[in-house]
Amino acid sequence: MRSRLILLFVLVMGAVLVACGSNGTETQATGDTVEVTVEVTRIVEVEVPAAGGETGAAMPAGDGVTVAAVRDAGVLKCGGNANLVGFGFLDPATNEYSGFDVDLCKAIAAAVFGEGGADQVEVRGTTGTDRFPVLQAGEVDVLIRNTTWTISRDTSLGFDFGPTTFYDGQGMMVRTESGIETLEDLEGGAVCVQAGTTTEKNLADVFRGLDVSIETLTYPDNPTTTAAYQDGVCDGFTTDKSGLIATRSTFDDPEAHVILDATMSKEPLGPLWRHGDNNWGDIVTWSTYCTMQAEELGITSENVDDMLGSDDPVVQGLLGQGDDLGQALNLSADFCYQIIKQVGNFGEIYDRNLGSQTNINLARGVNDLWTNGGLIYAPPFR
Ligand SMILES: N[C@@H](CCC(=O)N[C@@H](CS)C(=O)NCC(=O)O)C(=O)O
Repeated sequence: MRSRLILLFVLVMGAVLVACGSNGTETQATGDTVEVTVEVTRIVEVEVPAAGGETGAAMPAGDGVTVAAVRDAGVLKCGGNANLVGFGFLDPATNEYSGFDVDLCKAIAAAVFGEGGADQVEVRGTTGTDRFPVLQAGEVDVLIRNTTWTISRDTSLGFDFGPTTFYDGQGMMVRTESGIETLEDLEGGAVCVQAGTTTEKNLADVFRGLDVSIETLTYPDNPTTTAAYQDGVCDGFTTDKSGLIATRSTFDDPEAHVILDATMSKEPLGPLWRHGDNNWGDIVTWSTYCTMQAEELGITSENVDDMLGSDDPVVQGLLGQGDDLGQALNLSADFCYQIIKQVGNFGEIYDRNLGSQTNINLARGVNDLWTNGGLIYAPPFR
């Protein structure tokens, strides 16, 4: 890792209360507690890491710095995916991004900017490899790109993760005609995988554990990985199951490919930002939870205006009509109303991008609300 050391001269001036009778050297006072002013010049060595791969670490962001920068820019810069239909996809015909992850970016922008704010989003397409350096370098304010929450990304890379918005697991796609039914059947075969992902590491671990030998072929992004698999270079294509299902929906003959039952890992996907800006973390976290809580309460983009008249204190609180829950977040009281009105609740976002009306047709499963037996659960808005 490339790094450089810089010297920071920190001037600290302040009034210090010094207890009398202490054996320190700060004061010669002998009577009651006295107030003295001290001036200290300290030299602090700070290691500034270079952004890169899964090894660099971001400079911590200060509290409130990110939202101030977002407001200043008038736009939320969101790291996204250009190549994963349903989650983050750049339509070459319209040059517009759409998807589940993109809508969650819009939800944060609606919370920050208020009326019309959902459109104040600039998505930057990132790959599995460049997404972390791009976030570390401050080129985006938040990364929402089917990214798995892991301890090393959370700690060594210098990020913080918000609520999991999609509980996933790694799968394996094979050609139906191959007759492959289990991971063991891939013995001696080749598997295509995308670089810079958890997928790459899990693949090696799982097959070592099974004592099955495969050849791993690594590609930089989804289009190249998919093309290699479709060209018959690999017997198997592995990534998050959601990614496999979404990608298969774009094939001319989806039926000719099957996703094996085996789930090779846990892949909790959600938003992340630079470590250290607690206010920004709260904004991303509670904007995301707002969509989930709205679904639980049956509040949709269609009925949210009627719900403003509700006498249920829980609904009133969520919509900013009770205690001001936005103030301590640096947001307006109606931040959650704005999200629901402009982008919709979690179920609407899911259905619009991944539901049965789309080619992806991905059942909610564990990504349903906890009240329906799933894992989607927002803490109380109180
Ligand atoms: N969730 C895993 C994998 C994420 C990932 O990059 N998946 C691929 C395969 S679906 C993807 O989104 N590729 C899009 C691209 O970069 O072209 C991670 O965080 O490492």
